[in-house]
Formats: sequence, C-alpha cells, structure tokens
Amino acid sequence: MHSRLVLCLLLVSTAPLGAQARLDRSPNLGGTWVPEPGVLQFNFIHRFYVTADPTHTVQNYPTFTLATGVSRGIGVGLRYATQTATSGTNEVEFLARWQMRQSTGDGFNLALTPAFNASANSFDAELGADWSRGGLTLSLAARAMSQPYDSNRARFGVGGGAVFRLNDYVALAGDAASLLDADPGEEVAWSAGLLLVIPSSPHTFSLHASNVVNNTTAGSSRGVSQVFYGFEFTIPIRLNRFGAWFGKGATSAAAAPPADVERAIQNFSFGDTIVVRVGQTVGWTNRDPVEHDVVFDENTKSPLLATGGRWVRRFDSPGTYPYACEPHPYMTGVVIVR
Ligand SMILES: [Cu+2]
Repeated sequence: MHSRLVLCLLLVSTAPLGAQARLDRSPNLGGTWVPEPGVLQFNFIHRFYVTADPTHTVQNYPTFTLATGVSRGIGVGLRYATQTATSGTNEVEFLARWQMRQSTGDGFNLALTPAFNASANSFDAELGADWSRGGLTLSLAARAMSQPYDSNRARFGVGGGAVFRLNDYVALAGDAASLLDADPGEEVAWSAGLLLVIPSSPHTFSLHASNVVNNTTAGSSRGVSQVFYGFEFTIPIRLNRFGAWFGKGATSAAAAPPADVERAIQNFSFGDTIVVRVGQTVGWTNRDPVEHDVVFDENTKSPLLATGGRWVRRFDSPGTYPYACEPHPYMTGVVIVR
C-alpha cells in the first residue's frame, strides 16, 4: 500500500493515537502501523497540479484509505484512487497488514502488507520496517507486484524514508522509492513534506510535494515528470462513540464501587493534586462533553472516557504519580501516595 495509505489506515498502535501522534510516516511510505480494533481509520490524500496552458486548470488526484484493526496488530482496509496517472482510470486496492514485530515507543517495527489491486488484477505486497529513536524514524520498504500497471510482468521495488520530529506536533519527512527494473519514463518516486498533529485532536495533517499521483502500492513505486502538491488528513473514528445514537452511553464503568477519592474531570482540567494513602483508590469521572483519558504511562492508563465514563486506579506504593490526558496533553495532574 502503499503503504502509506494502508499504513495510514492501519496505523494505530498500542496507544489510541500513538503511532499517528508520533508522526512516523513519510508521505509516500505507509509505515508499520495498524488501527486498533474498534477504530475505523479514514485517511484522505489530495494531490493536484495546475496545468501550464492558459486555462491554468487544476488537476486533482485524491486517494482515500479506509481501514480498521481486526485484532491487535492485524488490520484490513482498502484504498481508492481516482484517475490515476498509472492507468488513467480509477483504482481500488484491498489490503491487509500484519505487524510482525512492534515495539512501544522507540525501537524496531516490521509489518507485512499484502494487497490486491483490483484494477490491475495484480497481487501486490509490501514489507515495511522502521526504526525510531528520539525524534527520528527511519523507514525501509520492499515491494513486489505480480502484474501492476496493466502489464503482465512482475515488478519489484524498494523505498526508504525518514521523519524528523521537531516536537510532539511538527515533523519534517521525505522518502524515495524506485522500481528495480524501471523503464524509461518511470522515475524515482519521491516526496517531501511537513507533518502536523492538530493539537487537542486525534488528527494529523501533512502538506507535501511529490511526483507520485496516488498512494496505492503500485502508485507509490514510480514517479512521473510532474510535481504534485497535496495534503493528507487522517481521521481515526472510534466506533463505540456511535453507541450514543442507539441510546448506549459510556457509563457502565460509572456503576463500579466508589473509590476512596472521587475526582471529576471538568472544564479540561483534572483539578488539584490528589493525596491518598497506600492501598487506596482514586476514581476519575469525565464531566466534560468531549472525551478525555487518564494516562500515567503506556501500560497504566484509562481508555478514552466519554461523558460520564469513569476509571479507577489503586495505588499500592508510596510515591508521586503524574498523569495527563492524551488528547489534551496540557491537561496534567498528580497523585501523591503516602
Ligand atoms: Cu482531555
């Protein structure tokens, strides 16, 4: 998939927003992420150029990706691209992704993305690897396609990219990919762009330039002699949110036994420091109209709490425990255990 899309789709890692929030995909590489089960990922890439003739017509090339996790580390999805440069027709690609190795945070990730390009009747696949440390992610991809581009020969390609995160919200990224046996006119595919996390949201946005029109596996493997400008907007949709349409609130946890300290999350604030004794419990209830969560670390955190949602943690060791809300990192709090 291109990876990118798929990736996009598939992208979610252990944290609800983890992989995407970390901005670790360059524009034409998919990365190794997979959406969590229960999350429908919708990514929208739009690329365009303005014709040189006197009409200055804007030519548009969107690619949509829709994907979801089916279990942890496995996702499925599809990509749809219109009037692709490769065939001039619309293109549909079905894909799956298997995270063969995944680390939380920094480390090495490996994912296999088999795909079927229904427009070319081509079985395509990408093996993607990335390695992160601090603000840097380096990615490699190897691609195989049984008969892409409406031809009847198998093609192979390789790609590589890098993302450099300036902070939690802004990153610079670029990549290059090529077919191994490129014909004349099949140029090295490249992209370069700015990746942004939209603060207080689960969305990422990228502004980029590329000579790739559409982001299927085949499409991302070769470039054309034209520079396109574009953006990608990523939208993870939590399906359980829609329970509210059917009268199901997220309040079942609210029925759990009272904690020693009950705290309301209100007005985008956790309130002042909470002090408890060893062995006591603290319960947090979201009283805001938007979702929050309570995150101590990667392994100790609540799910996203809808309005009325509640989460309880017991503290068994003395110490100082800072926590924060993932969608709103400026929301912080502290529990002191004596
Ligand atoms: Cu929040």
